[in-house]
Amino acid sequence: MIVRHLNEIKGTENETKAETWSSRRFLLKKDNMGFSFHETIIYAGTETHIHYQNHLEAVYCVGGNGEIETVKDGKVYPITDGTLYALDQNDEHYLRGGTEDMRLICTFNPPLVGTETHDENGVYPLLDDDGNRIK
Ligand code: 9YT
Repeated sequence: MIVRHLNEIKGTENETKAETWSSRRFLLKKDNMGFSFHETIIYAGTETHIHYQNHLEAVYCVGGNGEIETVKDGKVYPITDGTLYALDQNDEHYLRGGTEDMRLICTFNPPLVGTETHDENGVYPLLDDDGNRIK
C-alpha cells in the first residue's frame, strides 16, 4: 500500500510550479496505478490556457472558487467546492482562479511521469518512463 502526506511532496521534485498554478503529484506513472493523482492550486485572479491533447483529466474542486471556459463554444462554468469536471473530449479550455485560490484534485490518464508542464499551447507532452518525449 502507498501512503503519502502533502508535507512529503511540497517543495520536492514531486511539486511542479508554473506562473498560475502549483501541482503536488501524489501518484505518478511509476506507482503503477494506471492514472496519476495530484492536488493543484490555481492562484486567485489568474487565467491558464490548457489543452491536454495527449491526456484525459478529471478535476474535483475541494476549495476556493473559479471558472472554466471551453474554447470551442465559449461556455463558462463556475467552479466551487464540490464541482467536478472531466475533459473527456480533450477539451481545450481557459481555467480561471476566482476571488480565492482554487484547490483541485486531479487525475490523469495516461498517468504523468512527473516532470510535465504546459508547453506554449497548453499541452503536456507524452513522456516515456525516462522522461523522453514520445508525442
Ligand atoms: C486543473 C489543471 O489542469 N491545472 C493545471 C495543472 C495540472 N492539473 C497538474 O499538472 O496537476
